Amino acid sequence: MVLLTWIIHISAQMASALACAFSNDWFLVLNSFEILDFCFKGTPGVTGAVMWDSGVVLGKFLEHAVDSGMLVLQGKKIVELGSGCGLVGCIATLLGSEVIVTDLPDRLRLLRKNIETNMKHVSLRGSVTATELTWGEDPDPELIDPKPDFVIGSDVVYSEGAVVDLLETLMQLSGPNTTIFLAGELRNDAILEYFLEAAMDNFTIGRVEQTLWHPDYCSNRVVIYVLVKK
Ligand SMILES: C[S@@+](CC[C@H](N)C(=O)[O-])C[C@H]1O[C@@H](n2cnc3c(N)ncnc32)[C@H](O)[C@@H]1O
Ligand SMILES: *[C@@H]1O[C@H](CO)[C@@H](O)[C@H](O)[C@H]1NC(C)=O
Ligand SMILES: CC(=O)N[C@H]1CO[C@H](CO)[C@@H](O)[C@@H]1O
Repeated sequence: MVLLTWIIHISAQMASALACAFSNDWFLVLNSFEILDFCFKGTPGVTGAVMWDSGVVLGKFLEHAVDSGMLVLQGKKIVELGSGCGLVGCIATLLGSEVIVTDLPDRLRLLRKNIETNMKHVSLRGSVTATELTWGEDPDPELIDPKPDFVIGSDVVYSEGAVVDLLETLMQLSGPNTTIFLAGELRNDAILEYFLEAAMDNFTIGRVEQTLWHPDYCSNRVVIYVLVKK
């Protein structure tokens, strides 16, 4: 498997470093996320003692990547898949991206409420809206026109039945300049393997090394993959 190489390619491609110190804003979000009680599995903020879930790891990875100049998210179009409570999309918004968070139709009401509740407290650099997207179904035109710079998702590879649909959606959303970041929890290796094997037909896949993650938000139970359409 072509691991480790893509992130280097990406950092070179987006070399114009943009250092943003968003830690304070992020703390505000952490504290004001009313919904966090049932999104987090552990107690946030107790480094080392906590099994960070993949959404927190992915969000803090994005923040760290921006802070260290590895990634530029300012003004970039981002589509988040299976957003759930919307935490990762909100972090990307704080990092200056134009974000569209998506989920199944019946999840949108809560998702919109979360965004509204949490984002009204902070001064936004970017923007965030919520749109329904069921994997395998035709995406709303606003999602693919223009193609997003980034597609992100945390904990979206957990059922074998959804893998084919998820991959079809990733194909539909990806253009030649789209980078996909997926964070997953290693709770079922068989499904993850199944996904990676199927994805390899159409995507170049890399694994983002833990040395590139936010140093305080690492977990051996989480992996971050980066995919680019072949
Ligand atoms: C395990 S949750 C992860 C939520 C969030 N990303 C996080 O990390 O907390 C999986 C999410 O994928 C969404 N999902 C599951 N199947 C889907 C499908 N076929 N199409 C769109 N979203 C789906 C669920 O509604 C849920 O929000
Ligand atoms: C992808 O990026 C290249 C180089 O910046 C650009 O010329 C091309 O138009 C972009 N393609 C799309 C589909 O955005
Ligand atoms: C969804 C999609 O476009 N899948 C393609 C992945 O790659 C295989 C092999 O090249 C194609 O046959 C599929 O159509």
